[in-house]
Amino acid sequence: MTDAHLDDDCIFCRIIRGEIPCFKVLEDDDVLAFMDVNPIAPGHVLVVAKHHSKDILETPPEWTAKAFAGAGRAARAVQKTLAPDGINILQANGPGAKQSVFHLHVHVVPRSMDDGLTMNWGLVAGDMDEIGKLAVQIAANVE
Ligand code: DGP
Repeated sequence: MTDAHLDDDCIFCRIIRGEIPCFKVLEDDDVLAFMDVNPIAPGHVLVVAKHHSKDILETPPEWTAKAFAGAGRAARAVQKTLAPDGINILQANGPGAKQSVFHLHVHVVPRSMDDGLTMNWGLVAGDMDEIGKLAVQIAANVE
């Protein structure tokens, strides 16, 4: 991996570089998937391209494609691990869309029929033990 397109001041670029720890689910030359530390559901995974750009408006299409292909792989692993009733793929652009980290990322959110989730969730710290265990289980199901 070249890090020519990473940004020293971006938290997700620093996770990609290994400077900040994460619960990793999958990694290849193009993408990294890891557990969200503010999960809106158990098994909430984030997928980032190894290319810093802030949102889908600024990201070169080939990197958007790589991020969403990674989200597909992560979603299949989540499905195999947790067998949720459904999975939402979400991606926010700009503060009005509640984007809080300005490096393109795709949320993979397992859903259950009665989870009552709405679109404008707040950031609430998750249980790190539970998140870490789920990361190991999901990572084992990545194909
Ligand atoms: P968004 O609001 O769509 O920009 O989503 C950003 C997500 O990133 C949010 O759900 C919380 C998560 N997040 C923020 N900082 C970190 C971090 O340092 N590590 C991890 N794993 N997730 C983070």
